[in-house]
Amino acid sequence: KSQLTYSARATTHPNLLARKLFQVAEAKKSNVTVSADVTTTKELLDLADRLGPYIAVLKTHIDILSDFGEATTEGLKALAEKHNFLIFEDRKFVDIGNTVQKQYHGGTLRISEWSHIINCSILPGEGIVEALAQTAQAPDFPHGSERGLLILAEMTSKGSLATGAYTSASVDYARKYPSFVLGFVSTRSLNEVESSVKAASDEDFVVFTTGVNLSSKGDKLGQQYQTPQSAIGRGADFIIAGRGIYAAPDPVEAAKQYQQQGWEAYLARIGGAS
Ligand code: UP6
Repeated sequence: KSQLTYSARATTHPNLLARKLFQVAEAKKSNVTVSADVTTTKELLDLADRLGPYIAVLKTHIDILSDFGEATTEGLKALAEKHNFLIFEDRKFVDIGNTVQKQYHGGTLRISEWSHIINCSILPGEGIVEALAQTAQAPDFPHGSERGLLILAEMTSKGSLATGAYTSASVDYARKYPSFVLGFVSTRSLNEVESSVKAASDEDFVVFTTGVNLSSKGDKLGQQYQTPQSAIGRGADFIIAGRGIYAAPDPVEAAKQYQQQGWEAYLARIGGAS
């Protein structure tokens, strides 16, 4: 896990979008990603506007909206500008290269147009990373420097099969595509995971950890939670909370609480510097 400050990582990181991410975290003193798993555009934009000041990243599941359209994406883009947060579409691509390119770029959801960060499973093999990188870094794609990928290296659900050889292949592929791969969605830092690819000297993968909740240990469908302190202690750079924030009696108060606890845990990890 990194003991450097976000501002140090913002100046040295090899990936441009990672620099932006760390700048946002430092400027807003927040490492919170809110998982805005609501099902209408109105609720989504309303949450994004109210929670925007306290978060670094807004994570969407755009395909759960019942009324997705131009208003959704225009609204999200405008709020990301207004509140200085990045957008992460949690699409978890998992298919052959030719298919994921069409799912990412164009189609009904036009994800490449509005989402800074995407993620994928590496179950299909290295080709999925190569295909998504190719689309985002195509010479005629205007947003290339503001797009990045997180590899879903582990999952928080009970009995997850994203372990062992799968997790170490996640590290291999991240190392092979460092200009597009920002880091991982995982439950801990993967620095110690064995990989067949040698780490670059400036390697600094960003760790996003889902399954963060202050008041619950899990749900009835296998979700398993940890606290912001525990996640950040294990190496999370950004904590992702969904129901812990949006389903709280007062989502704004909850976002502030996760922001404060996430930031204190970060300060403790870097040893009070910053
Ligand atoms: N998510 C997980 N675990 C993973 C990967 N992704 O929970 O391993 C996503 C879910 C949901 C959010 O799809 O959007 O993170 C967690 O929501 P919650 O905090 O309400 O449980």
